[in-house]
Amino acid sequence: MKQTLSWPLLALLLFTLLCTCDPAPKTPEESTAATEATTDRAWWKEAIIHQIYPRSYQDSDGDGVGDLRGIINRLDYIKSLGVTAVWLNPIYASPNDDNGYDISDYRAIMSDFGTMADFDELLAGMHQRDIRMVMDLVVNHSSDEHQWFVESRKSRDNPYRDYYHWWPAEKGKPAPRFSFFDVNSDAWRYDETTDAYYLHYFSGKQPDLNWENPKVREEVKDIMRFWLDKGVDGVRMDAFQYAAKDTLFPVLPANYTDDIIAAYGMQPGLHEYLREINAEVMQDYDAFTVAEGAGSTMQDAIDLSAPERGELDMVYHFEIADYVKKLDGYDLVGLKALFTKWDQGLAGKGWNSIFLANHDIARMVSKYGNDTPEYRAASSKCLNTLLLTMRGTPYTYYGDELGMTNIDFRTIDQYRDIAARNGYTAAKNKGEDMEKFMTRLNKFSRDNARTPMQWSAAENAGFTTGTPWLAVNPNHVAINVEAEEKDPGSCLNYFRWLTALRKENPVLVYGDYTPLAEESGQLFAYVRELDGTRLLVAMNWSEEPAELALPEGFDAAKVVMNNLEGEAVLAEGGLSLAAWQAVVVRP
Ligand code: TEU
Repeated sequence: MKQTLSWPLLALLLFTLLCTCDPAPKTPEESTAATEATTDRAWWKEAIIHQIYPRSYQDSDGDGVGDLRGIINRLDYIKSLGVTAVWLNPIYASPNDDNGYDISDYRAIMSDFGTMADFDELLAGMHQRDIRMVMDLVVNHSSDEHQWFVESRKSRDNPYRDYYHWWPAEKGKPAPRFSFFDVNSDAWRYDETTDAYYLHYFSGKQPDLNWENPKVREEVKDIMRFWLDKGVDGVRMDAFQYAAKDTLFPVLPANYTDDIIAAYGMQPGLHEYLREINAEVMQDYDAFTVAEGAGSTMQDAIDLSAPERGELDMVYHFEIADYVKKLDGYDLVGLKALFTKWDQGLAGKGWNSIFLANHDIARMVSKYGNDTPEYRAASSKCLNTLLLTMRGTPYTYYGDELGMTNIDFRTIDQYRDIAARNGYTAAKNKGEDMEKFMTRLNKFSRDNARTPMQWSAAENAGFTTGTPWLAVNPNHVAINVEAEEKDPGSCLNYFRWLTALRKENPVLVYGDYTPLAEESGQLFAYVRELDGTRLLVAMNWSEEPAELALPEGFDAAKVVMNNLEGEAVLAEGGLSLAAWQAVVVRP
C-alpha cells in the first residue's frame, strides 16, 4: 500500500491541527486542577530527543566512518524534524573495542570523529537552532588504554590501583560475575603483571571503575563539569546500575544471570553517589540526567527519578525493550500492559523515557511493526505515533523517521559488534545450535540499528564516499531522505507532523494516560487528558481491520492525525482502522 497524502488532505490535516490547538493553551501552572504529574514543568520533559549514532550518521572525509563535521553538515535536516534535543553516543577518544563505549580520554574527541574545535562548532550550531545536546557519560568503566588503568595495572601500590577493582590471586579465584561481552562470560580477568584479577562487566578492554573510591567520583564530577561548562544540556549515564559493586563479591545464586540487575546491580552506595553528583555538579547547570536502566523494580525507578530525592531526572527502563525478544513475535496485550504499568507507576512520582529503539536493539519497525514492503511505512508511522503521544520524554532513533529496517546479515563476518562476534565465539565454544544462534542475531543484533543513515539512493546511501565501516542496507535505494522529502505522505513528513503535534499540545507531554481496549490483541488506544483538554490516540497494531468504540465526547469526524491516505476512519459509533492505521482524534 502506498502511503501518500494528497495536498488537499494535508491542508485538511493542517486545518484540524490548528483547530485543535487552543490559541492560549493553559499551562499546568495556570490550571486550577493540575494533576500531580503536571505540577512541575521542565524543558527536558517537553523535549523530543533524537538519538544519533555518530559513527553511522554522515561521513564528511571519506574514511567510511561518520564524524562530527558530518553531523554539522546535517544540522538543518535535524532541525527540520522538529526534534528539540540530540543525544550523541560517545564521541570521546577510544580504541573502539565497543564503538566508543571504551573511553581512553574523557576530555578528547575520538580522532575518527574530528577535533574539539569540531565539537565546539557542533554544539554552537545546535544551540543556534535551539537544539539541546545530550552526551553519553560512560563511567561504569573506562578503556584499559585509559591512563588510569595503564597506571593501575603496573603495580599493587600504584596511586591509581584503587581506581579499579582488583582481586589478588593468592586469595583464590573470585566468585563468578557475569560479563556481557567476554567470550567466557567471565567478568574477572587475570592479569599477570601483578598476579591479580580485574573486574570487567563488559569487555576485557572495559575495566570497571571503583566508585567506592572517592577519588574516582571526584574525577567523574570533574569530567561532567568539563562538558557542562561547554554548554552540554543533558547527560545519559551509561550502565550506571552497575557502578556500585557488591564489594565483597559473595558467591551468587546459580541462576543469578536470570536477572543480573537484581542480583548485582543497584548495589549499596549507588543512590548516594547519584545524590553526590546531583548536589555537587548538576545543581549548577540547567541540564538533566537520564539513567540507562532503572533498577529492577518500580520502586527502584521511583527512587532514582523522584525529584525530591535529588538523584536523576529521568529513568530509561528496559522492561518493554526486553519483553520483545522471541522470534515469533510478541503479545500486544502484554506490551500494552507494560506501557500502562510504567505510566501509572511513575505518574506524579518520577519521569519516564519513551523509546522503542536505540543502538543496542533491533530497528523498531522490524521488531514491533511489520517491515514487509506492504506494511513497512504504515507500521513505522504507527510506532512513531505511539512514541510522540505517550507521557514521558520521547527518544527517537536516527533513521526511524524514515522507517529504516533491520539489515539481513547472514554470516558472522558481516557483523562488526563485539557483542555479536564474541557472542558467536562463546556460543560455538559451548556447542550451541549455531543456525539458531545466527537466526536470533539476524533479528536482534545491535548492528541492525547501526547501519549507516540512508540519505539518498546513491552508492552507500550518500553516507560516505569511501567504504562504510558497516554495510549500508540495500533497501536505501527506496528508503532514503531524498526520496521521502519529495513525498508529502512519507514516513519522514508524517514524523514532522507528529513532532509539531506534540509541541503544540502540552496534553501529550503532561496529560494523564487512560488505556482503552486493554484486552484487544489488535488495538493500542488511549486517551490523554490535561485540565479538561483531551486527545484520543487509536492505533491498529495488526494486519486485520479493527474497530474501536469511541469514548464519550469524541467525534470520529475530528481526526487530527491519520497515517493512511484516504482511509476512512468513521464507523458506526466509533472508529474503523485499517491495518497499521493510527489516528489522533479530538472531542
Ligand atoms: O549498555 C549497557 C547494557 O548493555 C546493559 O546494561 C543493559 O542494561 C541491558 O542490555 C538491558 O537489557 C550500554 C551501552 O548502551 C552499550 O552500547 C555498551 O556496549 C555498554 O553500555 C557498555 O558500555
